[in-house]
Amino acid sequence: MTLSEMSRRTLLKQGGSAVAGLSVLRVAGPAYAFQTPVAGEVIPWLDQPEPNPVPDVIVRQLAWEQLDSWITPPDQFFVIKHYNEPVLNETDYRLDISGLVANPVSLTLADLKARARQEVTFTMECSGNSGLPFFNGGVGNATWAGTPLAALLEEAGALEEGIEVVFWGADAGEQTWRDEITITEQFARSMSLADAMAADNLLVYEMNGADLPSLHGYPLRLIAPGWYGVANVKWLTRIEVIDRRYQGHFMARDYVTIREEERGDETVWTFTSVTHDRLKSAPARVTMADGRYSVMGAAWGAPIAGVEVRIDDGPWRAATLTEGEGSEYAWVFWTFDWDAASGEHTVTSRATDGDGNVQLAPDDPLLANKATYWESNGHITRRVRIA
Ligand SMILES: Nc1nc2c(c(=O)[nH]1)N[C@H]1C(S)=C(S)[C@@H](COP(=O)(O)O)O[C@H]1N2
Ligand SMILES: [Mo]
Repeated sequence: MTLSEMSRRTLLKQGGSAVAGLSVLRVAGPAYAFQTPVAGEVIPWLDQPEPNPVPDVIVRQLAWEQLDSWITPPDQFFVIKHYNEPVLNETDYRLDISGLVANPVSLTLADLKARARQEVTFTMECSGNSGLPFFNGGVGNATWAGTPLAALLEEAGALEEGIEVVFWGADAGEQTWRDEITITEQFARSMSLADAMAADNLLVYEMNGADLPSLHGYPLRLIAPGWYGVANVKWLTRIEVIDRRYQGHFMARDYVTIREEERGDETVWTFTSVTHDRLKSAPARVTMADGRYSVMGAAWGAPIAGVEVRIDDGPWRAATLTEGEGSEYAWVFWTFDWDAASGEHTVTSRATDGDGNVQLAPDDPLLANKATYWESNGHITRRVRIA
């Protein structure tokens, strides 16, 4: 399904909802047909992220108050880059599938593009998002196109002892281990062979209908829908099947969640590598038009069944889902009419998924027991002053 076909289908599906009229009238072109127009004046949040001390790593963030498109245009899509930005060209580019496989291959970009094409609209979030005072815009939604990974792995034929698939990026940087060894380590992430074989995993060469931009991994990246950003390896040059678990920097050192858990009357510390997305939502902005206030926001990380909003310490009240409802991997937009009194207020949202799970408060023991900032999916509270 192309992006424009998808837009049409979504618009048809939303025909009965209140927002459909707005969406249809604002359709600008096929590429960005989803438009949630910012009606009225945006009232900026009082709590703005702190200045970003790591601009080479957190290269770009979503500006929540400017969020007006369900599909995030690449120039607004957050960028995380831990090492250098490799400059790869189509002529020299090869993807090697090697290791414990019966038929190793080396594929050109043309080889990959000649294979079956599949698209997925997937909201990707960095698992560090909301965990640091200068990082709250590490999420974006795009339609990714590429070729299914499973068929390629099947053709390569993993040998019986192969249990793990390592995805190597072309970028590398210095890492020091135990203050003893300093090496230049390539970016790499792995998954079990079973996880890698999931039907939705794609080797992606297009983002929103155009070549993958350089910062998003040109010419090829893994897109693993439902997984946190770190699993979606950019500048992908090698896929390797191995017979043990992989423990590189981004599996075993960084992107590791450390928790203090209870086992009966004993306390244990657990260490787990960041993997699947978690249920989350956030208020994007407050607007005022004709003296009426409204809050708009997004929810993602699981198929979304509903979103509620709480003003100050008031009751939770239902928001209206406006775009993206029913999508498996993409965020849902929501709005909430707010009869706001003048003064300073807090706005909090919480999402419920299709299985009835509710996004937790940040002080819930299941989140408060984390010693690390990864996977911070608690309620997000923003502050705003109403005139
Ligand atoms: N090769 C490579 N792939 C990578 C990274 C990286 O630094 N190098 N960063 C990862 C992380 S932590 C995230 S959150 C996503 C961000 O993808 P984006 O920059 O396209 O938004 O890419 C992932 N893939
Ligand atoms: Mo990330």
